Amino acid sequence: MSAKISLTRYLVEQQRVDGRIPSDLRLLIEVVARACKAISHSVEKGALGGVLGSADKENVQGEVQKKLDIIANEVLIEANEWGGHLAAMASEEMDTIHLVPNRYPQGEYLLLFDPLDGSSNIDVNVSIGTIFSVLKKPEATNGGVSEADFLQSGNKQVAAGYCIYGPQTTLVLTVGDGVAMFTLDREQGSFVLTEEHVKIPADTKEFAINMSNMRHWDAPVKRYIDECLAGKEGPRGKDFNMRWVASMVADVHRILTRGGIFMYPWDKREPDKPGKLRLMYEANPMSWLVEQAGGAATDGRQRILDIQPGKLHQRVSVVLGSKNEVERVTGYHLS
Ligand code: P6P
Repeated sequence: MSAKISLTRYLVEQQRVDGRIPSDLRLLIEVVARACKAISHSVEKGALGGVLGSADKENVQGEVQKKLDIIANEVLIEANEWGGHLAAMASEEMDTIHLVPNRYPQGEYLLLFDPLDGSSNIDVNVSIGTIFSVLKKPEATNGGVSEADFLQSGNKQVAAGYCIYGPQTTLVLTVGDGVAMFTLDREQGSFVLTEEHVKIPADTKEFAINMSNMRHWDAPVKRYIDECLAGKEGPRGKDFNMRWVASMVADVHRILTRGGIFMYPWDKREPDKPGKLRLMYEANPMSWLVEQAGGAATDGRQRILDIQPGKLHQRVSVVLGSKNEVERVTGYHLS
């Protein structure tokens, strides 16, 4: 029985053997993992912890916040403020960036997160998760860190991942050397490596999209889904299955585990918005993970990681997963 490899050992080896990650980044990832463990503990208490239901407040997105949204946000802020590896944080749940208080040492990294993605599923006991992305603070931040320092393309990420709170609590991470998965061993209280060098099959028979929005989609998306629905008698020559968890972390985890395509496209309900999902702390980290696992991620036309952000809470259309399927959708948009 080979020795269990902990997240700590995996990160030390990434630091020592490959020189890929400096110690400050290793420490930052470990702090985020510990925060996710604390969030998992709150999530699994559910009604017993009095953490379900709405907080009767709205976030910057105009969405009603759940109690657990706020708890998860506070856990991540408190865990990461004092360590000395961060300069500032940004969250789906906060209007603007959160600077590390002057009483703590300032670090070289910027942390962005969706503290609890899939909030509509919290009260019905369906998988939810924390998504995070790490950028380097630009060198010349004279006068301190500002929101503009966060506006870097997804290509600039130095670490990205998510923690899914489902039947297992699993941390999925990339630092640019493929994708690794760590399952929380609750008896030991540590994340243990359970998958490494994750690979997404280039083809699939499974698509994930919210079908109730069909009448609002653009023609290329409608064409792609119609062809999937036509099954083996149609132009694709094979039958497709559909999944939609309405938690991006759960749909992406399934795709990393067995392939598939996930789409949240532009639709005409909000013509001035490119899509529903947020670029900086949902699409970018998920896109890097998917590409690191051999998949593809576009906004329908261009790589998501190439998009130069203009605003912190900018939205984007998302088409990601099995490479050949994403390329087909992109081809329909560009034809
Ligand atoms: P809909 C969750 O609120 C989320 O941001 C993603 O996790 C998920 O993929 C999507 O929205 C679900 O949206 O419109 O199907 O509820």
